[in-house]
Amino acid sequence: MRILSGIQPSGSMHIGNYLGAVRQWVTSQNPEAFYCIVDLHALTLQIEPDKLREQTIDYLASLLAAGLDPDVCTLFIQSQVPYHAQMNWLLECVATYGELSRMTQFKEKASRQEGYRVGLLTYPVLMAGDILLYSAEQVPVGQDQRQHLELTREIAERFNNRYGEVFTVPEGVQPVASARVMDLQDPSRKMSKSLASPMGLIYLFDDASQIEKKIKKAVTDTDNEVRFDWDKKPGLSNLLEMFASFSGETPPQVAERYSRYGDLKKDLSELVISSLAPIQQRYRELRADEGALRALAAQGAEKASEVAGPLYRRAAVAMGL
Ligand code: ATP
Ligand code: LTN
Repeated sequence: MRILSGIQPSGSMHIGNYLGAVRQWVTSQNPEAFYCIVDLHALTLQIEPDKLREQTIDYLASLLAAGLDPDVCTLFIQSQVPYHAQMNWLLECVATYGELSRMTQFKEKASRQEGYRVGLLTYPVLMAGDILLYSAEQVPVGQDQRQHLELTREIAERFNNRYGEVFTVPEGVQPVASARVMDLQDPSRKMSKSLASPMGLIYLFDDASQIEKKIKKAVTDTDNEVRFDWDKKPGLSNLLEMFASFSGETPPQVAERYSRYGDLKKDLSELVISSLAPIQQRYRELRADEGALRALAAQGAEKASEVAGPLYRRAAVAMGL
């Protein structure tokens, strides 16, 4: 099954990214799976150049630490495969201004800043190119990316109708649990790097005391009844979902075992700490050898180009170039 997914190397990786995306990448990796660190996408918001370079390598090490195996799948950095930027232009001439300006993520991010970049508007076109260059059949993403995936399907179908069958129309796949991990301080919005409220996010590399503190302070309600109910108990349900996601149970199964919020929070902290510890350990080992990481990235880019190059040329020729 041909798979492609991407993650932005902006900020630090948090458990929303891990539970909602990366963990699923690890379980579904195979020789037909392509995973990319989308550093071009990260340019849509302000980020220091040196920081972007460093975080891109941090993310590579994190993905390897989380269990991606470059001998099994293809792991690469988007900007190292020039076809992504080239395909972006072709697809900008297929997508319409109207459909891009209706994207929820664009509206949200644009409303938070003045003089936002054109790239923020065209972001989903670059993403569509990432997916279509690899003829991906499946795209594992969290719920927040569903609209972008729908747009990708639209663009692919429109292109195929207009210029002939070049693209595979992809499908989104959502993780079984935790498609949407919410902010611990504000369970009405998703845990997100760009909306960081420091106490609302658990980072993959938080230490035990930080994890404990954040879970202890997580917003719940006051009636102290442990029950899985997103409408009435969003904060608590978020914790139950997180618990279930790490323990492999369902949230109601977890809820049944607890009568007090404090006990649930204490056990959840322990579970998160012990689940992340081996990843943190592997990360430290991998991150220490930057040369090896760069060599891996170069190999990944080469493997990716072998697939993306021919597809790009087919699309360009179909359009008359
Ligand atoms: P931002 O919200 O600042 O744009 P992000 O935290 O969503 O960034 P991305 O790199 O855009 O991070 O997302 C990487 C993957 O993680 C995507 O597949 C996305 O759907 C998933 N993801 C991000 N946040 C969450 C979350 N809170 N719950 C579940 N999945 C998430
Ligand atoms: N827009 C996505 C990141 C992303 C992506 C992709 C995901 C860029 N290209 C291709 C899946 C497939 C995000 O913000 N999470």
